[in-house]
Amino acid sequence: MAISSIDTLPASKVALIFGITGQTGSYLTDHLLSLGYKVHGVIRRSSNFTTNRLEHVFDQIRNNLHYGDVTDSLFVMKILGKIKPNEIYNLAAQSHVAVSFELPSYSTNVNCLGTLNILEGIRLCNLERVSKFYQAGTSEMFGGQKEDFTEQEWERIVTKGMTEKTPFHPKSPYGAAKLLSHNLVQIYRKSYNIFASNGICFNHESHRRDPRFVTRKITVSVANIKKGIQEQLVLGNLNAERDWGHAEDYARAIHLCLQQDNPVDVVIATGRTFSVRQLVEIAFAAIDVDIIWKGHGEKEVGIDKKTEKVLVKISPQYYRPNEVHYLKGDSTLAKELIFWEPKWTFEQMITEMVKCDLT
Ligand code: NDP
Ligand code: GDR
Repeated sequence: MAISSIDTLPASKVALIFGITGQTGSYLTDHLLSLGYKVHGVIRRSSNFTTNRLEHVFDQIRNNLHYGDVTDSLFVMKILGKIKPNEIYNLAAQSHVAVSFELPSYSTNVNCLGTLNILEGIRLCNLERVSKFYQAGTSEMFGGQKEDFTEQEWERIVTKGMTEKTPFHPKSPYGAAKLLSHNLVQIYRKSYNIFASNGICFNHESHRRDPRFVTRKITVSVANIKKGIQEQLVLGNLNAERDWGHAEDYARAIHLCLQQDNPVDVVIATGRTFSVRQLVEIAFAAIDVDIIWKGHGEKEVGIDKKTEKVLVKISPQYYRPNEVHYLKGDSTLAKELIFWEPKWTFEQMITEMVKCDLT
């Protein structure tokens, strides 16, 4: 399968991003603008500005931002019919896994029916030959609990990582809704010949990440502790393990998914896994603090080796009703098919995030 040449893109190529104000939406916007795309985006009406992640490119996109909501099927039809985009990216989601346990109905509505609205919109507006569609799938669909997999499957997961063929066992309303979206993309592709691709993205982060996700919560707290404006960092499960990459790399992969001759379902991951505990250690190392751990479970604390101050504590408030313990991705297919490889390492990314949060 050949990749079409990005260098020769016609200047008039038009993209529409649902979720443009989010972390990944903003990096995708940067990337598409740098390639000469005309970028449209859907923003939600809110009592506050939500476009701060887009400030640096605002002049280039201000006339192409449209108020709307992915759950509003009339709006979705209207915007697709009006813009007739060459590429549609659905990054819109209630993207917080823990919140999806508190708001299961809302999260399912946005994360699943939103996708359906776009797929139906492509069909009803007769855009099958005009638009390519990308769905933001997630490693949360895999689940990552050993007991769900055969011994052989688990052995493969911990040595090489999860692939496009690994069975899905979602553990949250978020993961379940995303899995239904994943299935809908495959169904619409087969049934209506729509060019629809699923990216199965593992965690991706950056200094633009919302601080309610664990990486940024940690880097903001470490920076605040260094500045003397915060005493301690309070976390939930330190043992959870994730394959964390940089959102800038993932935006590049997302774009590549739509530059193929045929639609793809593809894992985007770094292939390296770290625990939340290791993440804390790397973030504190960026301010020259050595963390040592004492105690177990809810009583465990992280102590500054030099000053013996307790800097990290546990609160069950951050535990989830059902946890995804271990995620590691194998993006061999992405390498072969879309020629994608990450540029950032985990350690570089966390160090950079702490540096940004210090300024
Ligand atoms: P964010 O939470 O940062 O961004 C989510 C975006 O969706 C925001 O622009 C938000 O708008 C928008 N949105 C939420 N609800 C609606 C709605 N009803 N209608 C229209 N827009 C809506 O997520 P990320 O940028 O990190 O992730 C992008 C996508 O990728 C999400 O779908 C996420 O589930 C998925 N994903 C993310 C991964 C990651 O590690 N970051 C990994 C795998 C998948 P507003 O600003 O108004 O809230
Ligand atoms: P995740 O990201 O659930 O993997 O979903 P998050 O950063 O929220 O959690 C990662 C792991 O850290 C543990 N954890 C904590 N998490 C948060 N948020 N706050 C804490 O204080 C804390 N302490 C420990 C969690 O239990 C979890 O195991 C992200 C989102 O971007 C999804 O949209 C995306 O689909 C997946 O990544 C891949």
